[in-house]
Amino acid sequence: MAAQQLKMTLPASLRAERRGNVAIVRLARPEKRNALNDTIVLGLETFFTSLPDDIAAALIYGEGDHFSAGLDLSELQERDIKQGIAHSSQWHRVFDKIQFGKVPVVSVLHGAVVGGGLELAAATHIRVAERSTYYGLPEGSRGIYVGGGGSVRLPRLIGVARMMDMMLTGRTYSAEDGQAMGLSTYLTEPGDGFAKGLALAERIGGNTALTNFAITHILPRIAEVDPASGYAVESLISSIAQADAEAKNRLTAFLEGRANKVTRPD
Ligand code: 1HE
Repeated sequence: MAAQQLKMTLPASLRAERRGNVAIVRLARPEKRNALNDTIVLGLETFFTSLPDDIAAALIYGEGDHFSAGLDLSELQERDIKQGIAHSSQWHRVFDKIQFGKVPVVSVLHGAVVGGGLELAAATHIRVAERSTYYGLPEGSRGIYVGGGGSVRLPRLIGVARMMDMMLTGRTYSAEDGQAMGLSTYLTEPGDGFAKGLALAERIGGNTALTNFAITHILPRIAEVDPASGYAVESLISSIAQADAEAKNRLTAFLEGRANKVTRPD
């Protein structure tokens, strides 16, 4: 699918385009290893909140040799406690708009995915890691702490113990280790991540909007509540999803032999 312009005003450190119904944003600050300054973080907010209604999935990746070096450390020096809290809250707000935004988001990772870069990746729904990827949380050794929702999202992916180890000891994980422990769900050869991520985003964009909403907004909430509440919400959302006209069309298509079958993994 040919790339087309996406009409929105973004900073020069972010580049956006669309391919079919997939919106793509690229971190474009390779000279600073895609370090996340306020301009980029607020630009991401603009991107994820102004997606056109016909966009069904999004993809984020990074230019240069690394996905992201995390927080722009040059901005940290000037802040007092109050400003620090406001800054962290801003990241929370923006990353929540990624995780609980209009569409599912796929991230394509390579090189360093560290600190706030890992927090950004953790806010996306599917992570595709090229074999060059490595993960770290250098906050521990820099005298700081994660501030972009990492304490909330990362233990849900890899557990408190592994996150503690990464922060206390500076341990980094390879792409293969990250895949085994659930940081990524797809592993590709270097250079293949974008095509894989785009194919996944296109596949996701082919689901009904209601099902994608249920999967990205309702499933993680159900996972946080007691089982009885979870069952109640699940009954509601599943009946809402299946009542949709498009769901009925798809079920009919399967019953009439016009829909794809579930296949074995490659
Ligand atoms: C930066 C940053 C940055 C690079 N903030 N400027 N993150 C970190 O602790 C990771 C810090 N960065 C690194 O460990 C390395 O830069 C990398 C492993 C990512 C890449 O290494 P390399 O050899 O390719 O690049 P470099 O030579 O270290 O960096 C190139 C330039 O980018 C250089 O600037 P220059 O003007 O001297 O060319 C670096 O200073 C600059 N740069 N990373 C600012 N992070 C919401 S809380 C989240 C808390 C955190 O994310 S803490 C983790 C911060």
